[in-house]
Amino acid sequence: MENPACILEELKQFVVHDALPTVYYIPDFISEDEESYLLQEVYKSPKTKWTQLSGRRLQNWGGLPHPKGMLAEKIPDWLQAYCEKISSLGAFSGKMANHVLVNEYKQGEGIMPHEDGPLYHPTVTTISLGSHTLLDFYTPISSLEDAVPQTEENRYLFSLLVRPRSLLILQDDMYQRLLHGIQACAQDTLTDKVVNLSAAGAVSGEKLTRDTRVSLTIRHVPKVLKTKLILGRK
Ligand SMILES: O=C(O)CCC(=O)C(=O)O
Repeated sequence: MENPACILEELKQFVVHDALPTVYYIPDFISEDEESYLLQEVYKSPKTKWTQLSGRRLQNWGGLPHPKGMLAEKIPDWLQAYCEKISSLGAFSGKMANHVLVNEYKQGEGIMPHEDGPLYHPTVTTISLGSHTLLDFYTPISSLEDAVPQTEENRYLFSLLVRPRSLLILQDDMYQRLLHGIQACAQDTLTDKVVNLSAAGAVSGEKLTRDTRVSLTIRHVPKVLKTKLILGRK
């Protein structure tokens, strides 16, 4: 079935207006039962599916994105259901999500500021499981000479609080212009720089202790290689 070519009207209530265009933060997108089921499936995956990186480990599903095209692999049913659910919201301009990264962050782990880049349709959608985190946003390093040193601190703009079971959708400037990252720390003190405090049911000054967080980053890779099945002769 065709997915809608733009984000559903019902989702507009979830836009975070104090960020750049466009952030949708949808609390309780999945139930506690779905969260437990997804975590169970993540941890049931073969050990060989995990890649250990410095500061987190991940599972890649759907194939490896490549400038020449991704050699597509079947996404397991437990993830495919969420690819379909999110695509049916119109998150990928009518296309079907075909790539999922599962990231696991133990308490105190994070991810360096980065861009997701041009191999993906410029929308990233993330379901959080197990723990909250703060996703921090930065301006990129400018090539222009500047009197102000371009430290990470100076380039920091604002953060989003993502609670377990929420869905986050980033598009437009939030995807194309800013870098995002997660500080490697065990506890977050919320400030007014967290631009979705009320939508996430939090207040400035609150301290939140992190636990292990698993995120499902669901995207669409437009360039896919068509593979021919080579069948052996009888
Ligand atoms: O865990 C997250 O929410 C962010 C993941 C991320 O930025 C990535 O995998 O590129």
